[in-house]
Amino acid sequence: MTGDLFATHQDEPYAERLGDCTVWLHGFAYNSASALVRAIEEIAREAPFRQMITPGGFRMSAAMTNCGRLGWVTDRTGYRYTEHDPQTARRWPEMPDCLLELATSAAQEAGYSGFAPDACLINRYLPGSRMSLHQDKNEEDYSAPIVSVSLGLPMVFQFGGMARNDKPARLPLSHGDVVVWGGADRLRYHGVSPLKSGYHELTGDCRINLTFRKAGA
Ligand code: MD6
Ligand code: FE
Repeated sequence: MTGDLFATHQDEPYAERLGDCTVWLHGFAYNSASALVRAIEEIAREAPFRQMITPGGFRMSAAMTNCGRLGWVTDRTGYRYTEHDPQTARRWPEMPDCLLELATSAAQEAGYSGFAPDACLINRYLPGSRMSLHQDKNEEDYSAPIVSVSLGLPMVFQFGGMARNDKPARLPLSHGDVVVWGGADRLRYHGVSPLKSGYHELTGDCRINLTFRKAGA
């Protein structure tokens, strides 16, 4: 099983183009991952991870929190961005410099200069957690890209088309991978398949995903 022998080896980072306006930056966040995970733990002390309720009344299997000026939330009244955490009534924690720096440099690397995210949604997946196919369309304008960072256990990202029924590509995202998408790909359907159980030295039994967005005007 050579796979096991090399399981802890990280290849050199490289960029893979997925669509006209989407780039998969393999390993881009690998070296900053431990700082990112520490910063996320700090954020979660102020704004705890919670499983939100969809407008349809279902509890999401991924637990979420946010940092930055705006945070994405859902409850029975709908999906939206808020300046305050509905659970604590406080502002969302500030976006730490190490997160902002990673997001802007990944966007730059993918050809999007001047990315200025005002929101970072933090998703935590435990074994069995998933996210069904959806479009990200709660942002004020779609001209900015989204930067998505994967930490911890690997997970299969479903990268679909502009219609819900388009058959999605299945991309195995690893610890430290970053996907940047925007432009013509900004409204593609996407989701993640259920997380398989495992252990990662930085995150333990979970996968954490960060999505940076320009959500407000
Ligand atoms: C996830 N990601 O990877 C879920 N959305 O856990 C998303 O929903 C997502 O990765 C917009 C852009 C990139 C993403
Ligand atoms: Fe999304």
